Amino acid sequence: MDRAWWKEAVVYQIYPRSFNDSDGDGVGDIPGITEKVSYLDELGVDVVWLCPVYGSPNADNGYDISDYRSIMDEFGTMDDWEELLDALHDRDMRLIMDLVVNHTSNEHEWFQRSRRREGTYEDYYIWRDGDTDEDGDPTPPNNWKSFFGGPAWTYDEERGQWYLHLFDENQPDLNWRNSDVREAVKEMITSWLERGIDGFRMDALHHLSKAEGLPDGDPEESLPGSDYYTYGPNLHEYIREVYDDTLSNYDVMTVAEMGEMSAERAATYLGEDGAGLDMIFEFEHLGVDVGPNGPWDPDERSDWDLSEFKEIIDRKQRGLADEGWNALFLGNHDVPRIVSRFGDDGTGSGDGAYRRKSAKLIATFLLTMRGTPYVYQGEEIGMTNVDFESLDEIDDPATLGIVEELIAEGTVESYDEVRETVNQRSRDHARTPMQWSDAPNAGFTDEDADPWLKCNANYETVNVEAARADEDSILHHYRDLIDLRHDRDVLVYGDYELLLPNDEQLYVYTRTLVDETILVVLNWSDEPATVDTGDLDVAGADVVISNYDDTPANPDGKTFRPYEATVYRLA
Ligand code: TEU
Repeated sequence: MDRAWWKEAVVYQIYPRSFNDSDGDGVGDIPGITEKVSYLDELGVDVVWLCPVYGSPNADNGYDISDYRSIMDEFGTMDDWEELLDALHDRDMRLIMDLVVNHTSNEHEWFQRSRRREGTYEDYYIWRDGDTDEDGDPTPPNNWKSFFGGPAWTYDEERGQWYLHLFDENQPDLNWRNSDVREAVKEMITSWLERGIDGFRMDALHHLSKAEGLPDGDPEESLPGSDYYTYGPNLHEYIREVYDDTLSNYDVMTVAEMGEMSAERAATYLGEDGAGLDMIFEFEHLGVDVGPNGPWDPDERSDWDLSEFKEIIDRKQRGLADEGWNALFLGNHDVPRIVSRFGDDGTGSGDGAYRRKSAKLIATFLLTMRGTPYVYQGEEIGMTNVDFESLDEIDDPATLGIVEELIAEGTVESYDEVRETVNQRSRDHARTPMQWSDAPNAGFTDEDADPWLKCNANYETVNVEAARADEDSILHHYRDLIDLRHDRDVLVYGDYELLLPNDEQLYVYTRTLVDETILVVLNWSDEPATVDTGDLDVAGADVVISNYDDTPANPDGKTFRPYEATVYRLA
């Protein structure tokens, strides 16, 4: 087994806008994070992944960067950032930054110069002349659609051409074919590495390379053209170049967001013999509750199936067992809250009776699999989705763009018809302010301030202060599980083996390292379930941690209660 600090780490993801506001303007900031470093230390996490804090006009909350080398005014100054880095390092925690280089903001100087065709900047972005339709009206160069709804092209009057944007129109895609772009990006990466950071989470990396000629996609697909900008022809080469010229010179970790990634393909991107990446966020397992027409089909609210979920996770665990390493996550800032989606919080299938138990079960799963676990802010207290009553309460450009498109094309007439879908899918669920206490505004900002996104009404009971005071809280369970993982190599490096693959309620697996075996039994349902451990010798099993009292010492033949989650050490 090849040891690495990032394999042994637990990562905590911070969405700075929503984490903690130190100056009462309703927007989270960097000094606010520094105030909470002792909280992170107490939780026991090793690495903080900070979502973008760079200069940005905030069309997509910092994922539209106008200056890679400065800090967003609302978030503080470079000195504040240095202070945060030092505070984390002082407590032996590390900091990884978000790297967003598929696109910039349209307010970035590069784009401003490019639209004016200034010297070397002329080809920094993907500019094309358009077509005209039968009526002679201008149409975009091809039929690609933006992830956020509408065409992936916007006409720029100043330049007299169209530019490509896979995301919002304020996020023009960089032209990675241009070596000047690659050099500029590499210089920027090195400047942050020189500041002493410990790595990067790399945004939308699988979209950097676009196919030659930008051909039209199949118009029948929900995202025509995606085959031409996902794992494009030069992607591997570009990532390898960035790794060789920058990252390989530092002791840092990387985790790349790359959807639609199979384990076979992952192996070619991971490790020094691949493209140099350490881990990949891919999303197949988050597709289990998505129907054939995609997540925004208002006619469908899909349940999910545990055996399908297990099959996907198992494939990833086995696929990366020898080469590569998994990134373990169920939530982030782009997806609904995990207890609402995979547990029982009263907004999904259940009535909420098992919010606490199911959140602890999910934590047990995330922290006992093989790979590096990522905890998204608020998961550790069981934060849930909210009810967005009208579009006015939504900030997310993806939700707004898609709902507007559904209304424009006549799929729905009003927000009310799509409200249930929004309440299941919107990215804003993950972005409501962190719930620190039962004070007004959840202790996120001053009592008389106006938070940038509404707080979840349940903050009076679901909050850090209450969780800290309660020994039986989800927070304490996270802490205990993180400690356990730190104490036992078997939970980091041990082999993973799935039992009962077809069981619809139970998720049972072992982790084995040399002569130590850990057995994890999860009843991932709100009904009792009886365990059959087959040939496994569980006679002398010891309970290491459980979310119920008096859990059976020997699980074989025992009935597990709803959402019962127990970790055993086998003799
Ligand atoms: O998300 C990227 C994203 O949504 C896509 O990569 C998608 O997952 C994929 O194309 C499906 O194959 C990142 C950020 O996490 C998000 O917050 C930003 O809005 C987005 O990039 C644009 O920077």
